[in-house]
Amino acid sequence: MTQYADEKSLVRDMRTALELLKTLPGEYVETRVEVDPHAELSGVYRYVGAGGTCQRPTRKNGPAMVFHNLKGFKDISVAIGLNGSRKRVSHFLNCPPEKLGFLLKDSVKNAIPPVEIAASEAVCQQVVHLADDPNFDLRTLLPAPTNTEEDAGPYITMGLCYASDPQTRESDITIHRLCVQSRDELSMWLTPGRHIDAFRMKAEAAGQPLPISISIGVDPAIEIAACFEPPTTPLGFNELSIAGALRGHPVEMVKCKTIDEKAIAHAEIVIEGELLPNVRVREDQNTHTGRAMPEFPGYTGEAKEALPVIKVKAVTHRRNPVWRTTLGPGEEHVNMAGIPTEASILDMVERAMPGKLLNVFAHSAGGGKLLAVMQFKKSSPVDEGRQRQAALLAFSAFSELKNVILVDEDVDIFDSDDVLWAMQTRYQGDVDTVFIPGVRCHPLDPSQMPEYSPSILQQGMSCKTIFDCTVPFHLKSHFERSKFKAVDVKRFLTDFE
Ligand SMILES: [Mn+2]
Repeated sequence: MTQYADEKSLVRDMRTALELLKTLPGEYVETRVEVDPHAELSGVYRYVGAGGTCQRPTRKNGPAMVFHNLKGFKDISVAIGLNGSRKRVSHFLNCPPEKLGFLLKDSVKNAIPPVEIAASEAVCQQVVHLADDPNFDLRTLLPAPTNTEEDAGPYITMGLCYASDPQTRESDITIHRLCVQSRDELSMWLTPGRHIDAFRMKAEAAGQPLPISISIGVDPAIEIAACFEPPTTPLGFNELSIAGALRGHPVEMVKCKTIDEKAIAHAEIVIEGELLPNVRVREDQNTHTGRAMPEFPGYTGEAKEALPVIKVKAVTHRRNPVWRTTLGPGEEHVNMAGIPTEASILDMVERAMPGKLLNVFAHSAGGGKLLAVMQFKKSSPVDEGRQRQAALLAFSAFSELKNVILVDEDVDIFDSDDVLWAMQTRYQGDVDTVFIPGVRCHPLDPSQMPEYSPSILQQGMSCKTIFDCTVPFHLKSHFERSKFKAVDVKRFLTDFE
């Protein structure tokens, strides 16, 4: 832990996160060459550091990147990839990479609710643009990237959407896909079941708009905490309180200028608006491409026919703000979605069978959502079969999980070669594969469509599968790895790490 000990207090917002990265070899690059936010910026970062599910060639564990010279924009930069490696997230959260799931699990238990600070102290309101100014135009004010040539439009991919239940006033924060539709309108895609959608539907039923703030460019701890989903964070659980626990002090919020809602006070940029009742737009109404934007499984989502609309009232920002974006496919999504997934699985299984699940990795190949590798320790004959029970619990802990690979305590779950080795030597397809067909999962995986399988009745249903690559307990003596002598390599190579 010591290598991280001094860093905990350093990161307070996105700027201090970037400053920290500049001190770490190989974790940060920047350019002053002019870049077009239309397709070019994302095209560059695909090579530099996307990794994960991104089109090849790409680079795993490439650096975060800041673009200082945006074509058509002045006095604004764009940052991408801060959470794009597990190592960087470790530095941001002051925790070894393999322990991040445990840290997040504990932070849910020790949640610290956000607090409100005075507007005079909130840097996100240093500059205010009101939408009723005739010169106001989101398209010239904010360099939201169009990620590929076929995207429906410019997308806000890292907008921390914050809204509250119209009756209970409980709040929720989630990152949603937002497309710039006009000078003062955004379309918003909420996958079914999301909490802000529940608030939106309540407001709509009453014929009321729902105030919503969108904070962009914040402490990475908030970006990750916002990705928790039920049942770990049920409706009414404000995920900002997990970020509070991660930092040991509450997230500071400020009252918005034009709506009855709060925003993250240290954000680089805040969009204030209202989700309008009974208004829908076609996501690609301006481009007619039929496509939305690249999504976490590595495919471009289809443009939706009818999406709710946010009428923007104001944009506020820090002086010389830094826009924050991400590529849907990539290691950044893996960490933001995946580490909360790991936390949720660890918590659920630990409560059911303490001490058996040693660790879990929400694997890069599934964007942090579709695939989990679970490291399970069988200690006695009665533990046989409990590993599969643990896998069933994992599906309950995170509903968008599709496949589970179970491995033993001697397999490195973060090393895909080692996981696939377990599959080659400790797995027999006919007896070690468990199918659970016809279960709700995630519509952005293109194989989850009725055309693919008779057991898929609707898009977003799937056959969940357990690949049990653990050794049957009674056969364990046949599966000992070759044992090499433990030596001190530094005696032979002094700079060996
Ligand atoms: Mn929630």
